Amino acid sequence: MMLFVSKRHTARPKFALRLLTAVVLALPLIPLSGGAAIAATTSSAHVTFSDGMLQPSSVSITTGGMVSWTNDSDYTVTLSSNAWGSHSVQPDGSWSYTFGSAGTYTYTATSRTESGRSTSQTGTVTVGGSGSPPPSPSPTPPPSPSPTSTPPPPPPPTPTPTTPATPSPTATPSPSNASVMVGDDFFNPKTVTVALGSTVTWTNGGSQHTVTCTGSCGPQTFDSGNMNTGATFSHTFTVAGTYNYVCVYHAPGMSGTITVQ
Ligand SMILES: [Cu+2]
Repeated sequence: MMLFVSKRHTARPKFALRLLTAVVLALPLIPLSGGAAIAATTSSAHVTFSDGMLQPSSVSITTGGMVSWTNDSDYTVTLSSNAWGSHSVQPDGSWSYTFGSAGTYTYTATSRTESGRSTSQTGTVTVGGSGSPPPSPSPTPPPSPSPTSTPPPPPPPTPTPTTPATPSPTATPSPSNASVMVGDDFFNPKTVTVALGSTVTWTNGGSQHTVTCTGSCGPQTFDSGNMNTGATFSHTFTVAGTYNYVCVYHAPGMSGTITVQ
């Protein structure tokens, strides 16, 4: 700003106006000189030509943005580029150009110095982006209230598997005693099955008989001898097998079988 102050030779009122204009125009440029990040998101830019200098010499705008130039010098400045050709800006004048296509545009600002010599300054305009403003931060959605978590129901108690009792391959019947009635010329029941170690008791309800198991009767032998009426005889079987016994008085018709298992 001090540059044109030293150059001004006109009346004070105009100087004040020029100063005000310069300040107003310079304000938007302050953030632009801060960094490219800010300029890149700006859709428009202002360039001031003062004392043969473009301030700033490089600006960045978004596609479709506009660049305005203000001639703050005492001489006419000619802005030339492939984009718009050539355009002259009178002192205190302004001109703007809208850039519809992205790209980097180089232009020259030609003027002359106080000594009358020609001077040229090169400036660039970088046009890019879609011009869409930076996405506003999406509001953080309020945390959805987590449903009052009902604790999962306890797993159903695992039924204790009732281990099936391993059946013995051959169910060994527990010893059990048995009784056989001795009648006249018969044994009742004629066939009895008992477990190993069982005791069988014969009771004579008839006349005279025997309970005799000898020879090839079975794995063991036993013999009651003569049994009068009402007599009893018992034998405990400790060897498994089939016993075909008889009454020696009435054999072979009077016989019976004891199966021990
Ligand atoms: Cu008999």
